[in-house]
Amino acid sequence: MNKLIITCAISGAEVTKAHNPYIPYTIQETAEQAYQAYLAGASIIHLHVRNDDGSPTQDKDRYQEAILAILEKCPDVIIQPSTGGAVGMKRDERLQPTQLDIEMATLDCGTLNFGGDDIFVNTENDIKYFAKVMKEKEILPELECFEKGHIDSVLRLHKKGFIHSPLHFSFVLGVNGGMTGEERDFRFLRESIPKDATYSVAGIGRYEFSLAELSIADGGHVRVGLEDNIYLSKGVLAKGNQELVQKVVDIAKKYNREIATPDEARKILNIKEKKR
Ligand code: KMH
Ligand code: ZN
Repeated sequence: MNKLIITCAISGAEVTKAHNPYIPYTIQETAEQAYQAYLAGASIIHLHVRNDDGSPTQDKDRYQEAILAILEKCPDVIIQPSTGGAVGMKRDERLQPTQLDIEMATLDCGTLNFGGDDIFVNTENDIKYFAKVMKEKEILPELECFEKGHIDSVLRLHKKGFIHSPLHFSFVLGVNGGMTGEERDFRFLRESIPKDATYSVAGIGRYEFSLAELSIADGGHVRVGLEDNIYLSKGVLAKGNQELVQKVVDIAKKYNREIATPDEARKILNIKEKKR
């Protein structure tokens, strides 16, 4: 079977140190969490940045600082900044990291309730706008789909030329307001994407490892990290992102899936080489 790409979502925008003290806020903490995840087997770092007080920001300069600090520790890792940011942020605010020299970025493929009164807004025009910027800058979009309708939107917009190939999907399942992360949900989404597309699965909360295992067995890829789940097992807080990555590496061994290095991940995902 093909090698397994592990993405680590080290911080997110919503989880705080009150939830898990290992959530990184400062640049040093961010770089260290990325490095530990990389050493454990992550080839992609899904990156949100925070101000030192923990508040989320999409500020380009803060991203640049974090990216340089991460690359100093692990020069070959793939960095995938978020363009989702935090609920309520505006289009151009969210898109700031795409002004940097990056290989990948998230592209959120539909609107959904996000708990309480929150709505994570991604209109069709937002999706087209984000996709256009990423195409111009040769950034591979990680097509985040929180339910089946989002996949249908991607396929329609791809057919009309608004979203460019290669198609790399991320099924983010278990968000309150999105699709659950049961096996039937995974199978439904898996069957809904084109045969030549690649995909990764991110299970939120209790779905993290059950979905990881399904994807590993199926030949798909996996995202884990404190953004998605703060527990190593029921009631046991993870002592950093590396423990979550290590658990995926252990599951992969059962299925004889070797772990992809960043350069192998670039090949699998057809990431355009950039001069650095
Ligand atoms: N923080 C969520 C509102 C992404 O990174 O693109 C959006 C999110 C998705 O985490
Ligand atoms: Zn994110």
